Amino acid sequence: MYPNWILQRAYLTPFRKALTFKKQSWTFQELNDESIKRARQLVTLGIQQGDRIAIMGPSKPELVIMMYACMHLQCEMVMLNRRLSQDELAYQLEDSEAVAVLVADEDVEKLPTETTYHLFSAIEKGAEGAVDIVKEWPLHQTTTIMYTSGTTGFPKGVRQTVGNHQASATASVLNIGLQAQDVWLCAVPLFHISGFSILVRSLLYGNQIFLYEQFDVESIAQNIMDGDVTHMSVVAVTLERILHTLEQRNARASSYFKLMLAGGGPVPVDYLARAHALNLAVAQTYGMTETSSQTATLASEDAMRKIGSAGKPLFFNQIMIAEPNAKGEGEICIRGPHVTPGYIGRFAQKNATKAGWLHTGDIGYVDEEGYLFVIDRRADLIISGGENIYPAEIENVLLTHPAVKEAGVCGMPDEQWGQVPIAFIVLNEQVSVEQLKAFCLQKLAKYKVPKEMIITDSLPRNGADKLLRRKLLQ
Ligand code: S0N
Ligand code: AMP
Ligand code: MG
Ligand code: MG
Repeated sequence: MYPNWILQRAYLTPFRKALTFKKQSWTFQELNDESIKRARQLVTLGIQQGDRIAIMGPSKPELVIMMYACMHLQCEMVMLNRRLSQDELAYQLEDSEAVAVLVADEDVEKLPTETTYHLFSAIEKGAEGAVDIVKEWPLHQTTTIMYTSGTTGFPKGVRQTVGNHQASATASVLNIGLQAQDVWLCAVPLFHISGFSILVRSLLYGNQIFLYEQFDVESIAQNIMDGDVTHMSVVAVTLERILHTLEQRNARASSYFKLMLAGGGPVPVDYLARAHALNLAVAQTYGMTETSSQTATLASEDAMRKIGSAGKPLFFNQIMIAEPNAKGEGEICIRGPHVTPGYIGRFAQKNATKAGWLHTGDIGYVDEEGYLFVIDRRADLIISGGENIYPAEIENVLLTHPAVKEAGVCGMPDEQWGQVPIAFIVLNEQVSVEQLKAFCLQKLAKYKVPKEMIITDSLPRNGADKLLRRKLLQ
């Protein structure tokens, strides 16, 4: 058994600042008190200890308090991505069998129309019931469930346990280090592990979070220049926005700023060199939803010497390259206490690991000094601005349109987002590209709607009739 992180942190350092949003701050004691109050209000609505609930809202203190309330109740939180379409959300609500949906007032329109839900504002005004806040949590308890898609196009709900999150946060601090006054800027979504792991680290380490609702690059760059914050998590697109802003202002990062964790996809080597010139330490990391954030991270002192590498595995973790070719390149496999025990819903019976190893589908190699290089991604995965897109998800939607006979989707390089999806379509009957885009927009998150749709006579296939996505753009 391990301590309830929120209670334990409030007990250890009650008066330390825990969270700052705009001009307002909360101490750990205040977050604990408010989240216990919210837990009592949730109980009045019929939510019980251990229930699986879904939660959606913008990155604001209300959301943090709602999540901590659910954690006090040992609920399993299905983290809904605010960018998804109603159809995609409906799938996750149905698959997860969440017994309640908690939604911020501003997000209610995003929910599928038939959903029953509790508005944050209503919960906050509700009566308080009696609840026994549990002081200890078992390692195997599921804290969060995050959906990631896959080869089939059917997203899988990944379980992230108390043990996974603790192992991840502990391994991270053993690598990065910590001082009491460290402040982690959070401008990545809390519904992704990139953001949620910042909350977990804050509770375990007792350090403050500067929370942003939007990626406000001017204000964030100012924080970095002024030394208001010491750490930050970024994806390639947001790193580039910061670099650009600092360059435009002819400014450098404050010497108080310690480290930017850059992950969620490959980071162009040229960004790392530009960061170096701006006194901005960037650690490239390889992590994923199934591993509750980082598996390997490149120490900033190696940033230039090992440019392009995702570093070495963190202390508790191991990496193995399965079936390497002559150059040592093969599938990246991961083992460690941060690896998910498995999935929920329709994939509950699927094993996450084989003989203890998570087979990622990503391709890479480990060099002679033990540094990981990720060279290719799993299952034709497209990453647009840090959001994952699987071609099959889009192809499946296109194929439901009566005019579409065949569809193939792949990623195309993009200035703004790194990559964007592009579709190649064989038609049964006449239809305009605009109509097809509008059709996709009804069913898919906007960032998944192909930026271009090319009508063609046939798609590249192999002898077994399998679509060769990598040949689409050739
Ligand atoms: C890049 C972000 C910030 C863009 O959002 P922004 O600028 O706020 O856009 P909006 O104002 O909301 O919308 C404007 C228009 O842009 C479109 N749009 C928005 N996002 C995208 C996108 N990603 N791709 C394409 N288009 C996008 C909108 O649709 C809108 O369009 P119009 O104007 O036509 O209506 C935002 O996308 C963002 O926050 N991205 C990052 C997400 C993220 O965190 N991903 C990581 C997921 N992976 C993991 O969590 C595992 C790895 C990990 O844990 C990790 C990752 C990074 C760092 C550390 C770690 C770690 O290990 O700890
Ligand atoms: P997610 O499922 O959203 O957690 O995305 C994880 C995936 O992002 C990994 O399986 C990789 O395909 C990709 N990824 C994460 N970090 C890196 C990196 N440093 N370099 C290349 N690809 C990465
Ligand atoms: Mg915005
Ligand atoms: Mg759909």
